[in-house]
Amino acid sequence: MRNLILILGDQLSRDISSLEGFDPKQDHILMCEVWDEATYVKHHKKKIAFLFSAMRHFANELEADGMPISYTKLDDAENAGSFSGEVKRALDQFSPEKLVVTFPGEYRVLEEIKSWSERFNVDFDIREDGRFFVSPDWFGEWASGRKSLRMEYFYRQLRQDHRILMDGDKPEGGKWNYDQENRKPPRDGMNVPAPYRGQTDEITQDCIALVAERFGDHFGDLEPFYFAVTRDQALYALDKFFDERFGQFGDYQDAMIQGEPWMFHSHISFYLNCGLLNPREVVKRAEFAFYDGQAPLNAVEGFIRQILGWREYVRGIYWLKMPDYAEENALDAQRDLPWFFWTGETQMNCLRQCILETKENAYAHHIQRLMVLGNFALLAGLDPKQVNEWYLIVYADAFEWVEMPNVTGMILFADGGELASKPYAASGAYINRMSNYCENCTYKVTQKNGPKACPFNYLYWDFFLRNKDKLKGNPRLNNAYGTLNRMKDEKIDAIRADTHRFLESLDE
Ligand code: FAD
Ligand code: DLZ
Ligand code: SF4
Repeated sequence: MRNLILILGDQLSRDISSLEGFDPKQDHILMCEVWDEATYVKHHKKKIAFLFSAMRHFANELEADGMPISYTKLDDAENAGSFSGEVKRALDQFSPEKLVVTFPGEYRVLEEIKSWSERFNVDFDIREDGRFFVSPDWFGEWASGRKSLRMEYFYRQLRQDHRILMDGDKPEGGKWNYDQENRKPPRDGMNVPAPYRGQTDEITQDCIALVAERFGDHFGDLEPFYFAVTRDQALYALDKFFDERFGQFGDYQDAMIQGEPWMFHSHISFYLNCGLLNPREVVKRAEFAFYDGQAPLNAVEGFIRQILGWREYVRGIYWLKMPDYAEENALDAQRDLPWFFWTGETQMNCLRQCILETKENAYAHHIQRLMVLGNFALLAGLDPKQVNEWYLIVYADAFEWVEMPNVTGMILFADGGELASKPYAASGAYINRMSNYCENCTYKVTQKNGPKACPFNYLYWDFFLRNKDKLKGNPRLNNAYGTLNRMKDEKIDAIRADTHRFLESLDE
């Protein structure tokens, strides 16, 4: 045999680079469900069922197209339980000239792959993942010599290089970024369209039963299960987004409504990240919608910025900074993750809603992850390792390359400001403006101190007090530190006392 091609669970694309030049007469594909990958963190049950079902469907499609493939199911008697074990088994069986794999999504997996040439005495070819607009090497070159690595400049460069939403040399509409127009609060009685709800077939039902049996102690609800698990289904879900939600995506990108977990977002991150959808086709579709008059520029630019900008940028940061990035803790945050992150049992209604929706759907939209859950993790000083693990577990779209920069850099400022120019810290007023959560909360969002006050209000100031030495030199925080400098001692004492009481109660 010529090539043994290993396809990982987040590489479910027909145009994956490892399949380039595939010859059914000489090559063979390996895919495997392995215990180590499902448990190195205890992934949400729905995430495991989704990935296994998508993997099985993909393998069936390859096989139906006459591509020779070995697929190991989790419960197969000979399953060795790890990528290394399964690769060794296949190497022994097929004795290929070479092992071929596309660059993986996690540093830990890359290290494991690199160890094989020596351990198993095999030549291997790790191919670039062409599904991204830029490679880690390209990003490294872009980053080298720059004083700051802001996403905005990276994004502008990609818009120009790939000629996306450009009018000659100028950005379409004259501005690069329409974020200011993407911050409308929710309206009363808003009509949010129903999200995509796929039917489960026999393959998915088998995966659900397997997960129920083998991963019963993992976080999250397994059913109802409604994710797309094939490319055709994912394309249908994408159509549904463009037809029903896209027009309002921009306006309400930051809005949150109790009982509406999906809002006007696209819900395609799981499909993009595991390979059922390709980011280039999604960006092209969005651009087409603008030129065809189907969606306004603030929606189109905002959506493209998330995929062409943020998604590519966080991947670049991850590969540039790993493995040190996993150890970052610039603000020396040490507090354990409160237990309610697993149960939703807290009096803080915003957190309760976001956690319970995460438990049900393995999904929360960006502003819930950033400004409710992330804001709390930042202000309460939660340990970055525990927060990273939580985010990696609970979301069906979570792979380390995208999860870690969002957590370490974006929400926790644990990289000291390499990704974000200032911490995304906010008091209760922000959550009250952008959601209706406060209407149903035990705490009073307008109250600043005392047992009934919204905890975000005093945690916010305590965060700046606590981290004064590290943050006061940041020009973007001049207003916050100016206000603190003018604050009366009694007010500061009250903030500290409330914070102390509240944080102590978390440990109980
Ligand atoms: P939409 O709002 O419709 O956006 C469209 C697409 O843009 C997304 O599908 C996604 O591919 C991309 N995108 C948007 N924001 C980001 C971002 N900040 N980074 C990278 N891509 C982005 N996204 C993940 O895919 N996996 C994660 O593990 C993940 N963890 C996150 C953790 C935190 C703390 C935060 C603040 C954000 C995280 N994100 C993650 C980014 C973002 O929240 C999700 O991509 C988004 O909520 C997915 O929902 P959607 O498909 O409806 O996105
Ligand atoms: C997340 C995950 C899970 C739960 N299970 C598997 C699996 O059984 N087989 C597999 O190939 N991949 C799985 N993954 C994804 C990997 O943990 C890892 O994120 C990717 O291999 C990185 O490219
Ligand atoms: Fe959240 Fe505070 Fe509003 Fe309660 S009052 S929902 S804790 S922001």
